[in-house]
Amino acid sequence: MNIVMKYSISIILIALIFFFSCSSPTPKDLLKESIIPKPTSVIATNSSFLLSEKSGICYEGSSEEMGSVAQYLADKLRPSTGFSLPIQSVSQQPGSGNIYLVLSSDNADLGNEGYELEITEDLVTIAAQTPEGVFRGVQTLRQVLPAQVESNDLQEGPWEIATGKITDKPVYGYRGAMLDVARHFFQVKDVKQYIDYLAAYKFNALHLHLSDDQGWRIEIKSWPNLTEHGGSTQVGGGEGGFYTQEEYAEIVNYAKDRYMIIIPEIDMPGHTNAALSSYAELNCDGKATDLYTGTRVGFSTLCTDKEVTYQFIDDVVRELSEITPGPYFHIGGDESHVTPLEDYIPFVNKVQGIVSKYNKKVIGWDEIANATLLPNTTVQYWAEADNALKGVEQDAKVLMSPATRTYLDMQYDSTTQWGLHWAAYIEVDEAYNWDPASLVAGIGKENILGIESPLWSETITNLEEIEYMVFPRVVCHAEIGWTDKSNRNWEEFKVRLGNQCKRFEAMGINYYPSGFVPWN
Ligand code: TNX
Repeated sequence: MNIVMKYSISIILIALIFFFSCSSPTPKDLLKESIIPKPTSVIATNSSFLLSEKSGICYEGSSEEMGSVAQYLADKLRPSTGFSLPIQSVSQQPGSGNIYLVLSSDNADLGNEGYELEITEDLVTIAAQTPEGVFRGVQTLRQVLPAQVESNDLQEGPWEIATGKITDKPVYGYRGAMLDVARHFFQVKDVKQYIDYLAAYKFNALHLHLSDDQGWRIEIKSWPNLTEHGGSTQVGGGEGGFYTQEEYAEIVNYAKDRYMIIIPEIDMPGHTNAALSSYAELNCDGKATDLYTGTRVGFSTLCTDKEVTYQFIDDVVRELSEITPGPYFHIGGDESHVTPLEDYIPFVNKVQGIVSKYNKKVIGWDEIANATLLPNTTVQYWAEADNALKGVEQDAKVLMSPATRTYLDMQYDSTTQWGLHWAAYIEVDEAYNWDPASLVAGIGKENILGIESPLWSETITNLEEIEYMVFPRVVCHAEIGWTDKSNRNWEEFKVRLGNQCKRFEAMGINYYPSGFVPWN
């Protein structure tokens, strides 16, 4: 080899080394990321952070709870990136290339759930007042990584994140979904899967509709026939099922680890055929009814003037409250068409007393506002604005679940395979384009606890069908509950939503590919 060749090879080598060691980060624009719910503020600095096999997840301090949030993040990122992402407790800001979770009180304005996510070329930092805030920030971090990060299988990178700073907090403190496990029963693993989906969009409450005419789904040790008999079937005559108290506790804990509370609902005095068929004494005529597997509503009622009815309710509320750490107990109260109003009102008054005796706050469907509400009772508006207004007059808070906007069992249009349409067909734009604080004259932001999206399951039998009815509408509701009205706009939202489809696909979600959304 002559000297010229040797010289050229060295130059090429040096150039290559230089290229690989100092290759500058790809410019990326944080403002172009399709984050849902839309954050309060995003500042872009137009460079990128590269997550690599050298990255770790560091959290400040020795708090076990912060360690769990770090673990949750690691569990999300490891399968798709293939990186080991070791978790480490640190006492100061870590070096370059890491993710850093920190409790910081700099910004008191963030409240319980707010967070700041700062991405520089060197470090990703999520700072919040509480581990819960950090957890919400982790959901945003997932969404600024490439969509394949959501896959359970190894994916190719590069795992670049646009640099900048996101400051974020929710408008409403309660952002919920309801699952009807009574009309059709869903296994614990399906409920957990649903919780995971909801957590990704920053929901913090799951309301379980645990009893109805067609089935009783939660073990009550002092009234065992409720599940033994009352849980033995479902709509259409299938085998039904129920959660043991241990399984329910497992759901509660799974939700808790994702900063979601469970709201148990025992619907009464109507929607109680499963109980009435399990215990003869709960009927006014002392005769047990037959099990029911149809879909009619409004034909059943507990006997409101029997003492045993209140002993029964006391036992149920006591046992269920003991295994429910969240502050709420939902007493139903809807569609009690065969309970005369003069019986319904004292019934609801008494039941509120039982619930508060066990230190829970009452939630009930809007009809309960006909009774005298205890302070701290919440009225869930679903059908009758006048009822909700009666609640507001009594200083109750309102949980917004207008059937025409939030009912996830309503069909998208007349061709939708599952669901009902008694309230409306709800296309994706209809699900998005409304504001809780201006829907009903007389119900303003100060009266509203939050929003909740119910999925009734008369026609829904498995997780795939749940997914189809829920996605993408529940994502619209996630943004309504989190993002200020001034920051929401359908034309802009639908583009962000369209960009979520890669994430839905990576998560394996069977979503409805609405023609109103520019899927990308
Ligand atoms: C009305 S919404 C009901 C439910 C049904 C639902 C079907 C409410 C409080 N009651 O019992 O499942 O419609 O969409």
